[in-house]
Amino acid sequence: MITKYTHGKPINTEAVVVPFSPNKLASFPFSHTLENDSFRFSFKMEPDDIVYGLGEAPRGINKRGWIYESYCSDDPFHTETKRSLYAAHNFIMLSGTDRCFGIFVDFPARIKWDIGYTLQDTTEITVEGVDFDIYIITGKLPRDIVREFRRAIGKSYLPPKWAFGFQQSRWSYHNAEAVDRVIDRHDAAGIPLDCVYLDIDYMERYKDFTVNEEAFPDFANYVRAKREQGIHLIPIIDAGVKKEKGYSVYEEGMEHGYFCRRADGSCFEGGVWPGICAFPDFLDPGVRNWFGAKYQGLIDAGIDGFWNDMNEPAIFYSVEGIEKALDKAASLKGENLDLGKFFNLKDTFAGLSNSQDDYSAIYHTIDGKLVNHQRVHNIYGANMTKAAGEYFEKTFGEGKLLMFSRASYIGAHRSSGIWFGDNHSWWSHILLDLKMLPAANMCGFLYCGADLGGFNENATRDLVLRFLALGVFTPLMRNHSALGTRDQEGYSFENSEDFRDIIQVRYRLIPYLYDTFVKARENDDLIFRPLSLDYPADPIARECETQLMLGDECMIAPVYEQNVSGRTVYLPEDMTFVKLSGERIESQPLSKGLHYISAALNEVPLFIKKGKTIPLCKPAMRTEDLKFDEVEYI
Ligand code: MIG
Repeated sequence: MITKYTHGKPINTEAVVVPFSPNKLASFPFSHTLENDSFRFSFKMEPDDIVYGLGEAPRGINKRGWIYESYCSDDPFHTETKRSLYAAHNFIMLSGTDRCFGIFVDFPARIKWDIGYTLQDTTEITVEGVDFDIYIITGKLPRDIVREFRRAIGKSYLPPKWAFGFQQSRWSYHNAEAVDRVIDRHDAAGIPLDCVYLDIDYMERYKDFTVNEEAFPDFANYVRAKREQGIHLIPIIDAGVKKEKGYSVYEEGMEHGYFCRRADGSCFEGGVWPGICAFPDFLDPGVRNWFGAKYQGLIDAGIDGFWNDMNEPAIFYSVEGIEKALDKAASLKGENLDLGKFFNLKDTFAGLSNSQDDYSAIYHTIDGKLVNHQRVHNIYGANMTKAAGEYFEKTFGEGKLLMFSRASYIGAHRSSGIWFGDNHSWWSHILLDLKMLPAANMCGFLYCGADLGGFNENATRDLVLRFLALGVFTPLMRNHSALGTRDQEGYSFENSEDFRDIIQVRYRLIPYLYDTFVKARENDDLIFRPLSLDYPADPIARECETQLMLGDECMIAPVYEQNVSGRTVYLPEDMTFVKLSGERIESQPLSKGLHYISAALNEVPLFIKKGKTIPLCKPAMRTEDLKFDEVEYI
């Protein structure tokens, strides 16, 4: 059952699609305090209560023992001491021995989730505003609660089938030759591939919806030639629009007043890749229509997939901010910089990016009134993606274009997927990816995944292979890496056949994974579940943070450490342990309990429940060549 509580005049985030009649705070079931500018509520937790949720967020499957903040942040260091990542997924769910409930705080500004950080047995949620809707979802089992919540927020985005193929990315494949090399080398190594990514350098001086003609001469023809090879090119679109005379997107936006403003009504300007940019006011439906239709130019050139970036929004600096910092630097010229002055100067420059001052200086127009950005920060990126998603759906229908975003809010799950942003080539980030999967599913985001191999810093061969062996199961299976890092395409390392073996397993599983995805979408269900959802009475399963249930048939348990040939796995019931590698299948029945299982770098471990069976097709070099009707069953 879902009960809605409303206070003040909430901004419509469009997260919930089913109407609920609002109740007053007087009947709110948690102890709470309403202040002038915030609302706080709390509940006690029993020692073995689990708190799930928050979608894309740091730390564990069980969120207890930390404080999180819903505040979309462009932060490339996903360490366990962070409170926020790029998304605001304001759903949590408590699961105890004799009670469970979910909470969705529908509110687009900052929220603090103190889940046993200040007091170990207390969750305290602080909503930084007084205009909000809060939904309390009750049910018998956590999975029922998720399903009920998901029904309320509407069906998840459906990507095209080819988006389940393997995708190779890097910042950047700078020109057509570089892209060709990626395809040719995958083909030569027998590594299946469906998509190659175009990062910011495909554009003409980082201007959205343009193509650098020197790097990609006759782009439409080139895209067509790649499609003939079975490859989809996926260009990036950034939130900031370059300020430049004669650039049509900027000029049209200025002419119609489509950009975010300063308090005085002038256009807010901030620096991103192209230098000074204006930021479309995506909260305005008219602006969304305009910006969404802009993707058509690239679609006309044959493009059928996009990723939206920098939409938290990421702002390197504002004109005001940089001026202040430069003035400060000038004023200190020739001075003896003691400790205080030096660090203050350093912090002034370091603090230029994504600064609270800048966010506070931005205004949106909602129903004709100026609204400060801080009040709606968490739905900016979601609305950028909605602009594209709504346009695609209306123009091409469901399941036709690939679309995923970096920043998101619940509601955007209906028009796009997400990726988990700039992770690192760290072993710990294999598990971070795993832990975010069920949480993202709870919030409606089914098409998701992390940068496999890790984005920042140099990856090693074994890390990329182990990362990919988890990525085999994530709907978005993309290897991506940052500018200046070591090459991490499979063929860049010795013995590329190991990469072929792993990625072929993905292709063999696509009929199963696609089917599982579609079922989860139809039933408002989870693809990935913590073990505790399926075995709530099993104390070991309840605490498991390194394995997941997949669909109704499987369990996954990736190897996540270096220099080990396997790992300990907990089987909550008898299962068949399957090792998949290329076309090879090895299987072994194992009984309930703890086991040490081994998996070589070219093997994908998978566990199949008793009495269940999954289909495997023959591998192919492209998704379009897979024969979904010629499968064997294991
Ligand atoms: O600040 O476009 O998360 O995937 O490669 C970096 C360059 C901007 C951040 C994205 C990343 C992408 C990169 N972008």
